[in-house]
Amino acid sequence: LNQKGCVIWITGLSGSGKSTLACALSRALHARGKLAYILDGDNCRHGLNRDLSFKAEDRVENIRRIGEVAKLLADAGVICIASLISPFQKDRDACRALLPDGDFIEVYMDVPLELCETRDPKGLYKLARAGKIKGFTGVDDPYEPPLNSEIVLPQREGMCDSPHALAEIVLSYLERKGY
Ligand code: GGZ
Repeated sequence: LNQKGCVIWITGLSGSGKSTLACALSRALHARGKLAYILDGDNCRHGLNRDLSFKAEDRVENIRRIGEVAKLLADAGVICIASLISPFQKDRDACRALLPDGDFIEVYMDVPLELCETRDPKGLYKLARAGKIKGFTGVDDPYEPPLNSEIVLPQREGMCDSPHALAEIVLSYLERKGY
């Protein structure tokens, strides 16, 4: 395998475009002959993490497990793309600490709650506002914006880049860093 592994950790609110970016990035990497693999929070909750809820201690465990698996994949030489809300700075930093310096690349989807809520692709914000989902991130559960992301991808109303354009930003960072 002619590549160096790393973890691209995509954090942000529900509806901020994490999974969409992960897919676009994974395709672009495959097109360049790189081995990439997505660990998506929502997907892992159907298997690896199906015993976990959305209460704080279970989110901590969700982040920890995905961080550990991401590290294993990176050790194996894979470009691992982890996309999960990962609302807590402390837990993101613990995942960062599992990897050698530079191999953990945090990407912050900097999208205002109002914009995520306008998109509401699965109608979850609507349910949360109606009190039908309790403890929804951004509504009645916290999200700590990252302080030390390698890449910040801001999106504002009327000012959103395509997933392809966002993936290009991450790709050029990876190229610059020799991945
Ligand atoms: C946040 C929730 C919740 C609550 C269900 N809070 O946008 P989605 O739908 O497709 O992705 C979200 C996903 C969040 O799972 P993560 O594993 O990424 O979260 S964390 O890192 O905080 O553990 C959302 C859906 O699950 N979802 N209930 N209460 N998001």
